This record gives sequence, C-alpha cells and structure tokens, in this order.
Amino acid sequence: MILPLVASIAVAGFNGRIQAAPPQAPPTPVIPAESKEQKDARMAWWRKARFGMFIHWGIYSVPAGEWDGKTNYAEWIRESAHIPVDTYNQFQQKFNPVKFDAKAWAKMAHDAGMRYLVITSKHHDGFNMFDSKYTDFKVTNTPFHRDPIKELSKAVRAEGLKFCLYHSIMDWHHPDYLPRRGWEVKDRPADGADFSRFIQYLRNDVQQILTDYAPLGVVWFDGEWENTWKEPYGSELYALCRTVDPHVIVNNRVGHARDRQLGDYSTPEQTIPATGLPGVDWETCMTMNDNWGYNSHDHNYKSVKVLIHDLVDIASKGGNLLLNVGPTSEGTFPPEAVDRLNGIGAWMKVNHDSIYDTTASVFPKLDWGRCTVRTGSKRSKLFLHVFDWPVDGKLVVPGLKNKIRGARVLGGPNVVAEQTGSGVIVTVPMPPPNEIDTVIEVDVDGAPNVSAN
Ligand code: JFZ
Repeated sequence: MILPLVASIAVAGFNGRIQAAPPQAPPTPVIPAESKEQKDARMAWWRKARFGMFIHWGIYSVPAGEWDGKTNYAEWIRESAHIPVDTYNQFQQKFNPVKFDAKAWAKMAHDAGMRYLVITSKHHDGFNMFDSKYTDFKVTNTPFHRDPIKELSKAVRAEGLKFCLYHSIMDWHHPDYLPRRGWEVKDRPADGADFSRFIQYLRNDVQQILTDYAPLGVVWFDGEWENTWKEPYGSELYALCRTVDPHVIVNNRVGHARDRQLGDYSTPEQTIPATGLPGVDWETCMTMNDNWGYNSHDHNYKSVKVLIHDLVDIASKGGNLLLNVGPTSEGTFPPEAVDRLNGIGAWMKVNHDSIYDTTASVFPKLDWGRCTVRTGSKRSKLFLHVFDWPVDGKLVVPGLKNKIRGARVLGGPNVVAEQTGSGVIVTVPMPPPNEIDTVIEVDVDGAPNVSAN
C-alpha cells in the first residue's frame, strides 16, 4: 500500500515529544517483475471476455451536446465550445440524475452479453464522478449527493461482470494541470501552476479508485498525448496501479503517445485493424452513434446488424469490443442504445459460445463471413459465422483439412459436414435461422489445420 503524499510519518523528537516529520515523498513505484505465465494468468479473464460496455457519463450530459445554438458537442463541449471554466462549473449544481438505477444498467450490460464494464471516473473536464478525497469538483458535491461509481461497482459485480474505470490524465479543471487550453490562457493564466503537484493529485486519485472501489478489472487511462505528460510519469503511474493491485490490467494510454511498450493492451478507437494486431492484446472501443458523451440530437445509431458484425469481426481477429453508451443527465440510457443492447443480447443468448474464450480465425479470408476458434488438446471447435447464406444450401469451407467429428447450427439442428480433401462442404438448412449471423459449430480432431491453397 503506498500512502498518499499527504500522509506523513510522526516520529519521537530528541526531547521525546512527538513531532510531525515533513511529508515524505513516497518511493517511486517500480513496475513489478512478471513472467509470461504470470501475465497470461492476469490477462486470462479479459482475453476470454471479448465484449464489454463503455460508459461516458459526466456533467457534460447536462448541456447534452448543445451550446450557443450549436448541437454537435458531447464530452468535449468545454473545450470545443470554448466554455470558460467558471461557466462550465455551473453544470455541477445542475447534475441530479434522479432516474439513475445502477442495477438496471448492470443488468442491461449483462443481458447484452458483456463481461466487463468501463465507466468514466474522470474525463478530460476534470469532474470526478466518484467521491474523491482530493477535490470538491465531484459528484457527491451536486444535488445528487450519491456516489454512482460506488453503486454501479456493487451492481456490476453482482451481475458477475468485472468493474473497470476510465480515468483521464488530461484535466481541464485542476489549476496545476498544464498546458492551459490555448483559447483560455488570457482569462485563466497558468501563473503558479505546478505540474508536479498535479501529478501527485492524479496519483492520489488513482490510488483511491484502486483502493476504495477495488477490485478493478481494468484502469483505462486516456488523455495521455499532451507534451507535459512525459516519461517517467506514465511508467510510474502504471507501476502505481500494479503495485496497489497486482491483478489489475492497465491499457496502453498510460504512457505518452500510447507507447505500446507501456500498458497491457492496445486501444484502437472507432476502427477495427484490418488484420487484427497479431501477437498483441487489443480492444477496439466504439460508439453506437457519433458521440461518446450524451448528445440529445444524435440519433445516428448503428443497426444491431452492424454492431453484431463488428463484434464478430473483432473477435475473429483476436480482439475485444468495448461498446459505448452515453447516458443522459437524468441517469438513463438513450432508448436507441437500449434497443441495440437488446438486439445484441438476443443474438448473444444463442451464440455466446462463439465469442467468449475464442481466438482468431485460422482462415486468410472467408467470402461469406468470419470464423472464431477454440483450440483444444485433442479436439477443436471452429465457429463459422455466416453473414451471407449459400443460396444452394452448400457452405464451402476452403482448405480445412481436419477430420470432422460433427457439426451443428448453434441453437439449432445438427448438420452434415463433408471433408472433400480440399476443404469441407456443410449442408445447411434453408432459410438461415438468423439473417444477421447464423453460427455453425464444426468439431474437428486436433488443432485446426488449414492449407493455403
Ligand atoms: C479519447 C477522448 O478524447 C474521447 O473523449 C473518448 O473518451 C475516447 C474513448 O478517447 O478520444 C481520442 C483521444 C485521442 C485522439 C483521438 C480521440 N487522438 O489523439 O487522435
């Protein structure tokens, strides 16, 4: 346990009276040594999970994307709309999400098939959505008074999901954070700002979320790209996390410029790497519409079909999907988000075995869909995700050489899979059981064996 800087050690003075020694700077945390096996054990739950919920929630949900007649803002509204900090801080006293129901949120994540949930404890605006000991700019100092992060942590764990927190390094509120926003320097000069004092505030806040809201599955850092955040700050912050909780996973946005050498996995944003990131743990984070934070005018939601295809595409490339919801200032999920979660959940209820605890496809490319795999010591399962159903009822699986043990439609009938020597032909029912993605599980002997030609 590393004591926050404010802690000090009282020692007996020469005359025997107790005197407070000056605050001792805590030792610089060192990244704990870890073998490959130990890291594999730490990452195991995350690699099996494949699917999580991202939540961007803060006082920016009060303006809901609208300012000065424009309606295209969201969580960046203070920066993008050039709102002076004192004006922005007024949203704190307007934040009262009376409809917030942690159990309902956790159930929606669970029923959608998500296995972890990452919510913003602090975004770039600097507002703490938890009961921080180190600032008054926090949710318990609003008309709401409650700590939604604490309530959600309990509800999420009760649903069997891992509870995780997003924490921004960049901070547009703390007086010691540098640089100031360019447009506000004149009215909010940096005189007296001490970045090292900000770093200690950040470390104290991070230590608190790892302690008072333990156990966290992941600390999802962000806002690491500005030139003030340079090494060794990232390494020390990573080391702090792993020292306070050796089991915690930390993403790659802890080090300046998302150095993949720092942090435990890569975080492509709003994009799916064409061939995945071989040999690297990675997670695509993605919005359902066009914004992370709530925008009351943004109804441009992806369809359930597109979202399921994205999930499957990502899993077929060996990655995780972190799918975002931006709740309203009342504490509710937008109705379109609820609809999409329900649609994904209905598909996952039948097909979750083709997502959880699977690895990347063994085929270079499949014209009709995707493949996910679970390799066993003696037998393996190939999950064939058929987006485009064969009109003649014959699904051709090119190059698969394994002896076939059996095949079935997930949630449906057994089917015949014939080994032709140059591949496998599966005779499938007509019409497809699921128009979006019908999954055929093919059980084979040994590890998957696919020839290039
Ligand atoms: C960051 C945040 O700024 C955003 O609000 C959201 O939280 C997202 C998940 O993460 O988005 C970024 C950050 C950096 C870049 C682009 C988007 N960048 O450096 O291009």
